[in-house]
Amino acid sequence: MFELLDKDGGGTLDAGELCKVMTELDIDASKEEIEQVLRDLDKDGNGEIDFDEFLYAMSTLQHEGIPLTLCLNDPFMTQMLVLK
Ligand SMILES: [Ca+2]
Ligand SMILES: [Ca+2]
Repeated sequence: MFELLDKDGGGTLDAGELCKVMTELDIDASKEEIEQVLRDLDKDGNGEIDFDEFLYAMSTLQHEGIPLTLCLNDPFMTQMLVLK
């Protein structure tokens, strides 16, 4: 799953990669929404989502059954859960 999102194989997800994911899932997310998602997931604030941060997001999701952020809409969440 993480590898699918990490287009350049660098081990982290940057804003551009998040943007591509949104596009692939046919979600019309604005630049601001993508930046919001990135900020929410980026626990150490380095501007990229690393594997640990990704796992943390996924486990939070799983345990609480709530969206990562309010700006991620249902189709995206469904895709995330299916791909996982
Ligand atoms: Ca990357
Ligand atoms: Ca980070």
